[in-house]
Amino acid sequence: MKLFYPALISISVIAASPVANASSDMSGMPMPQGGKESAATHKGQGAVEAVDSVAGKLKLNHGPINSLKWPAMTMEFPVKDKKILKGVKPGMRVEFELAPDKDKNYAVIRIKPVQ
Ligand SMILES: [Cu+2]
Repeated sequence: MKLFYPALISISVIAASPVANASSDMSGMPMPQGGKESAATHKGQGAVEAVDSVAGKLKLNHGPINSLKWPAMTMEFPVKDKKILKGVKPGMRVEFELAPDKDKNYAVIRIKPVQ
């Protein structure tokens, strides 16, 4: 009869531990932080070097983007919606806004000419 008790105890420990793990995992989930990060956009200024309205790409010679700690450089960006490229031409000075996708690749979500 004495052997019966340890068996009962170990069964209850096993049964209780997944519940404890599940609740601590939930409280540790970085949901609010992750949401904030994916919603963050970054503004920059630069000059348009090339526009590919078919592929939905834009080559920009942009100034430093402090919120991303990016130095000035020339680089190609995808655009979230090809429609925003309407009227955008090489040589134009623009203000633009970037948003990351889930893999942290930045796409242009807004662009407008500046004087
Ligand atoms: Cu860049």
